[in-house]
Amino acid sequence: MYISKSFIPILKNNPSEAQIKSHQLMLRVGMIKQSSAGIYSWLPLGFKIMKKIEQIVREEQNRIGAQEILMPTIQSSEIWKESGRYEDYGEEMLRIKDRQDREMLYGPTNEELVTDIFRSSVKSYKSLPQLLYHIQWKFRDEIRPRFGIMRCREFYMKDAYSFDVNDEEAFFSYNKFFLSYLKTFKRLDLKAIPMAADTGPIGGNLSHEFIILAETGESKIYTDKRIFDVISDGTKLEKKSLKDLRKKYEQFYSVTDEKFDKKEFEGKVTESNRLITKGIEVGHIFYFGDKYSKPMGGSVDLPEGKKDFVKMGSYGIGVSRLVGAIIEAKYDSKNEVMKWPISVAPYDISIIPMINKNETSALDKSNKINLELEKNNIEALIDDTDENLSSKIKKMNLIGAPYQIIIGKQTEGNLLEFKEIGEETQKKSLEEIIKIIKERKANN
Ligand code: 5CA
Repeated sequence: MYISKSFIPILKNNPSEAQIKSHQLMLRVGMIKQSSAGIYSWLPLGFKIMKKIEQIVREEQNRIGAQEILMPTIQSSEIWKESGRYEDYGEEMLRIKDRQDREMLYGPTNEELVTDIFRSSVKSYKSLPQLLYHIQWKFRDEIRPRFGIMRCREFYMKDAYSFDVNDEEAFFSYNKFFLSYLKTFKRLDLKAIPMAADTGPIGGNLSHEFIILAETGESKIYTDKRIFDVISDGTKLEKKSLKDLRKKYEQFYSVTDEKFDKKEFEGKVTESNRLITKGIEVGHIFYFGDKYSKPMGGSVDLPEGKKDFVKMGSYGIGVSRLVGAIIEAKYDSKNEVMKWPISVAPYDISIIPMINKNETSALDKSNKINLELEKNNIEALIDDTDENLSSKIKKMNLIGAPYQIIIGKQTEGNLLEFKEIGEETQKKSLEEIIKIIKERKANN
């Protein structure tokens, strides 16, 4: 793709309205555009990254046997009245009326709707467990939307729901999501730590937030540093292996604000291991038993001829928030260099030719290189403008494709000036470059 033909409206300077670096960068490189308070349009660069994140989230859901569905954004108030949450949810719920004067709402979450789908189709314990998920826009009328897409009103969420015959099976489902979240965030090159958390308006008494450390995060956390060294590799999708994984994490005190108990923290964690800091909540999982299935009549036939309400959990990932979270983790705002993990990078590589008005050989060379890259499924962004080299590099550093090829006066013979963003320039042949990038992509 030529930069001159792309829709990447870059600003010269940081926008003054943005307080945190993810918001600054997203506006600066035109990833998003605010349409009203807490509501954004996603422009090509931002949209591309979000879709790649979504795909990784999807693959890891499928891997644990969850099945994808798509529920609507607009819901009827009826089911929320059945669960008792229509009143409880309060002002964060955007309530609307249709032309027949029926009370509708823009879904902030989907426990009711998915329970309604479940109860009308599944009748026997033999069909359990069921793990259903969708990736859909949500609306929460946040009182103070801020930090761009980090805390906005309309956001893109993956929400999954599990249905099981009893607590033991339900915890097995919960733990599958626990593992799947660790894997998902790892593929996004993020270190997300599960922390015991409050359940808020979703309900239940078992819950973990997945937090990545960031000074600009809104979650205050109290943790034992040793939790960062826990390794989940090798965990199998089996009850015992998953239980052991949870234990490995839960042996270390690690909680969010609402669960904090000073005495417990100081009793369980030696001073040198204590860490009190801030983080971004990128995922949140809940177990709430029959909180929805009971009032809504979601029951199944049991083997002994009895009936029981199914035990449920729900599991959210902030897909759109993750775009900002990755920037918070990876953007060097001092040097204005963004490096996207290759798994979600909008382009794999940028090609930066030095172009003089009457001389197109560097651009011709770029085109040839691009053809070879395309054959190898490597996507490049080519700066075909006649700006000077340093402003081109600056621009590409902000866009953040993880690799760069610079085609300048020194480019002769087979060797190209190649660099991984933020690292030293090296001389490499195109074949070598292709090999490096392909290997890197294959490892994701
Ligand atoms: N039904 C449950 C689990 S599916 C649920 O709604 N959980 S949640 O409220 O914790 O939201 C899930 C994830 O969505 C959060 O971890 C967060 O990453 C993201 N999220 C929540 N509110 C916002 C918001 N206002 N802006 C951006 N992302 C948000």
